[in-house]
Amino acid sequence: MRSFRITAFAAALTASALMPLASLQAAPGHSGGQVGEPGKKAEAGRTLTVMLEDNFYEPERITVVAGETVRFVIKNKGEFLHEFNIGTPEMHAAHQKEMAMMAEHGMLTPTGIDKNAMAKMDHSMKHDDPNSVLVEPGKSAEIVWKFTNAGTIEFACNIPGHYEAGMVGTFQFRSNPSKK
Ligand SMILES: [Cu+2]
Repeated sequence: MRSFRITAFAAALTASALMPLASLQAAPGHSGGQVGEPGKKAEAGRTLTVMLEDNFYEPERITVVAGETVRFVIKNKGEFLHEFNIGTPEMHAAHQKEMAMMAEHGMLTPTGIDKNAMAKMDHSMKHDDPNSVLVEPGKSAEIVWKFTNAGTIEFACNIPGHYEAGMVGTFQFRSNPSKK
């Protein structure tokens, strides 16, 4: 089972490794403005725990209100490295190309992050965007995020093969009950 998954990872890498590095740097994956902005922990009205599994999220649907700040506690319960990334489908598609390149350069392995390899890359490849976090198996992380306006926003894992395998969830916006 394990070798099957690693083979799938490698196959996804091979398929995407044809993307030249130069084209990645123009990718629009780093703009967080349309999906919200980093929030302040003190302004978070609630804390939500999201489990990362192989290869899906629990829960897969999160309801939010435009304007609210949510503190996400993200726990990797799986055997493989996973990401929690807040973005539009277009942002995720762009980020998948970057992640494939990171994997190709040895910065990502199926189970972890090679910090030495990561440190050698320039800023555009360092995976330090505030809307995203990579979580190794058994570890947890936090993102505090302010949802500024409603839109088509997903949380997704852009590690090669995972989004396609179903590791994507949706944010559903509802109107603010205090404004009724
Ligand atoms: Cu994943």
